[in-house]
Amino acid sequence: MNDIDIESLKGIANQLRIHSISATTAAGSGHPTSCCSAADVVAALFFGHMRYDAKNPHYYNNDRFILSKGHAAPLLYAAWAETGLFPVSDLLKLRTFGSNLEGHPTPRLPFVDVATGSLGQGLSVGAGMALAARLDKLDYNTFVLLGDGELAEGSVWEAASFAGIYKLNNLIAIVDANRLGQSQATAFGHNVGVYAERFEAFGWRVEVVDGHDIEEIVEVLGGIGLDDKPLVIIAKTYKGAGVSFLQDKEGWHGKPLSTEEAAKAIAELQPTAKSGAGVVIPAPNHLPEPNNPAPAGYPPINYKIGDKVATREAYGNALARIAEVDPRVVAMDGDTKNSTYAEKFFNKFPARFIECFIAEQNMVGVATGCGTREKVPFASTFACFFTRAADQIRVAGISQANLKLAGSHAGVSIGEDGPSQMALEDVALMRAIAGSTVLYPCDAVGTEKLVEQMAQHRGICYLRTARPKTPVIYNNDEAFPIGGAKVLRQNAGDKVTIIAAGVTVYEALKAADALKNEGIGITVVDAYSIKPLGKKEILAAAHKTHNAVITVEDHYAEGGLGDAVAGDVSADGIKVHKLAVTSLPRSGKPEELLAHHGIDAAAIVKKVKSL
Ligand SMILES: Cc1ncc(C[n+]2csc(CCOP(=O)(O)OP(=O)(O)O)c2C)c(N)n1
Ligand SMILES: [Mg+2]
Repeated sequence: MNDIDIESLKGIANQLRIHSISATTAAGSGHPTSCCSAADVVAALFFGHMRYDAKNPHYYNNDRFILSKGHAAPLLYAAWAETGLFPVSDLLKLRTFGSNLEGHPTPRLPFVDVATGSLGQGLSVGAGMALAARLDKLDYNTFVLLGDGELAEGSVWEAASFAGIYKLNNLIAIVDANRLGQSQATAFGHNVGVYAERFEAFGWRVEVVDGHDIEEIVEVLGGIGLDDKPLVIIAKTYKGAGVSFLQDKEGWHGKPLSTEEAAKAIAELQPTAKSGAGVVIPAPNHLPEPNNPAPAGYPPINYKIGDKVATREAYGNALARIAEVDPRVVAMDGDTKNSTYAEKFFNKFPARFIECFIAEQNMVGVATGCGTREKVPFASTFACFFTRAADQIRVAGISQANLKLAGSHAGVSIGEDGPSQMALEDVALMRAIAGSTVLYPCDAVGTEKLVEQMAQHRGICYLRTARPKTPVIYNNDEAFPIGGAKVLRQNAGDKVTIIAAGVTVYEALKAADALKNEGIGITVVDAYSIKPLGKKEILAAAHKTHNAVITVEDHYAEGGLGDAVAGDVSADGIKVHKLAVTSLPRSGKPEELLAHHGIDAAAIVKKVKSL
């Protein structure tokens, strides 16, 4: 315990309650009762236990705190204001446009590492941070505060399992077991033994405490790291605690108090409230700062034109190659590393590889957490399985996370495995993510160069790779800037521009050869960068073919390459004709499926002639 007495901590908890009530009443919205239940826990953590430089929330060895129950944001803001980071008067700007004190926490605030508010995601991120601490030989602890209703989310248990497997004894989950959710009581109410048994089964050390008894809370916090298990503190609490007319009452979730009610509540809390100003928060240990420089360049690649290499294999080659000179790179996979070829990285850098098993939501959260610690995390699985983590990826967008996703086995070209293994929606999903970059190389050289780009680009990048082997068509020194496109065939008098990506690039090239024999010229563009699109190159090519464009993609027609091209160039007078997968696929040979779905060379030839 820090150098502070229990009575002072109790007073600070009430001060945090007062701030939470005042701020939500001023805002006219928010979740004051969800703040009140957790106020003692937060006071105990921020003023009685955690070690951090309150003037510098980003300090590399600060203890980390994630408010997974993000709707209790006013409580988090109040705690930081009481440390002196910003004036407590700012708390009354809660939820107003222009204030960074948003309804739910976002990293616009220096003390927020990741956005929360979509319940069930904080523990995975915390696990990623806890792992990063180990990699960096730092001794900060990562605390994650969850609601009891939140524990119904499956992703929480993916994270619990993961933390147990990796024995993350620097990760501490605190459950605010206040018995209530939003619309009714939680399934298990105050029967907290249910949660205790579940966490225990996943390999956690469990402490059940009275969540309003600060002495008890700080005592169990003192036991962190005593064994090799992650610790969960199940804090039995009351929603609205501290205010008699709110405490343990249903119907108060997400409701601010009226001005009169707030005055009444504050009158009850004020006599025992105490400011946190002047409390000395212990500094973290001064350990060597992790040295994670971005390299100036990467070792060269060495493919031969015509070599047959699947882009998924080139991804593995690239990771293993760039990681040699880029200490920031870590990789994770969901038990598919022999298919995604992340195995190549694992074989070379086992200590920097994190097997996440078949739990994609957690994997994305772990990667996001690593990214907040200056790692460059590359997470891979079959492209279709990333859609399971759609919400984690969406929230990573809000977090402005530095996250690299590599989805293999895209499209019908996987063939025999059938539709459940084919990603045909992934480009649509990834394009829609805030600030995302979407890349889709067709050969090994492009893949290698784009993996380099991903490592150097800060933000969410998605790389789409394919199962079949495809010939190398680019020279080793070809550059692949994000936002570019390559014109592969172009002659004066070309009738139409074909815009392809990935496996369909080869179909377009075959179509160009076939049509050439009939005296019809077509331009072929490799749109390896789908977002941002190589608009300049595409427009220039299209203008030369009388603004006629055909897009061809191994993806559903909705939201893929065709829509990306149409969205970007139709205002410039370009007519876009889409070839895409429009019916439910089935098992078959890749070439049979490309033909059946009208995205092979023959289909392109037919379309060109019809125009
Ligand atoms: C994934 C998700 N589903 C639903 C919601 C809407 N929601 C916000 S708070 C809440 C209840 C949360 O209950 P609990 O975790 O017990 O938190 P408490 O407010 O009781 O501390 C719900 C359903 C959400 N934010 N995220
Ligand atoms: Mg609750």
